[in-house]
Amino acid sequence: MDILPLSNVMGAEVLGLDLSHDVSEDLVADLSKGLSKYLVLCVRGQKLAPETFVRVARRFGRPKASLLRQDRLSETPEVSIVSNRQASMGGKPMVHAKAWHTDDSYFAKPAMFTMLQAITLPKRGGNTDFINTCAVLEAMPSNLRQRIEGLRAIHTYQSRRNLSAVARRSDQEIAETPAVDHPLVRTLPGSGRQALYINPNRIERILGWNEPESDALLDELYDFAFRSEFQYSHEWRDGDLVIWDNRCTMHKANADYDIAQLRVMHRVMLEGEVPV
Ligand SMILES: O=C(O)CCC(=O)C(=O)O
Ligand SMILES: [Fe+2]
Repeated sequence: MDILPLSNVMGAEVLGLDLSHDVSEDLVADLSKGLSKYLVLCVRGQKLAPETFVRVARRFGRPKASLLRQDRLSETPEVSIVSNRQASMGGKPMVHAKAWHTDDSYFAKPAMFTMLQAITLPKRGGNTDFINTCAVLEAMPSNLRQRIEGLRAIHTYQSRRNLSAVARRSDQEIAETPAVDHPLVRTLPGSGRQALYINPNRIERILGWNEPESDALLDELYDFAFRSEFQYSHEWRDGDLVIWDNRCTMHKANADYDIAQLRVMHRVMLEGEVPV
């Protein structure tokens, strides 16, 4: 197995591996180490059936079903469909998740890793773009860094500041997603690395701040975080299985392709911890 960097910012590709066969402890340890170094790992040449995908995911953590029942596979509910004909959005052609976000931040314990496997790709375009939020924090001007020290943000499913269309939730799904708050800077257990933890799609307000002041600070933070120097854009190939550390990255689907072409992925998220 080889792990080769895909950019200077983050991301690496893993070659010479077949995850459908038994994955040894050593291999899982090497991949975990690679993920912690590169934040985004692309294992090339996989085509995992949903049950195999869940079995592989279990080697890295505990798979959790995503909130929206409509998008889950019925036989393997830990696997959700991510499609440009998304069931929870009414099934009409549209690019889903095209604004910067981190997955699952409307939960008290957001997913640690997300695993996304290409099923059907458009002929060209439709990359997934990533931001390294450890690098964002490191490069942040000290004055901005000091102003966010100790602050927490309120995350809601249906935020006032939402940047993209949001799925309609069932009553049960609404009950499962009360507003939560998370620190703006989080420290990863184990490595002790710090990352900016923001979700422009879900953050409603800085906890304890009024809307105009909160909006001004959030706009400033987003402007800084969205700079291209913190980004890696993943160009999908058939057989790609991409794993990212959802605690210290953001991502979005790139809407630059012909929406008449189908784009379908399978997704598994792994349970995470309360951000600290
Ligand atoms: O479709 C993509 O490129 C990204 C989808 C996404 O945001 C996700 O699976 O969490
Ligand atoms: Fe996402």
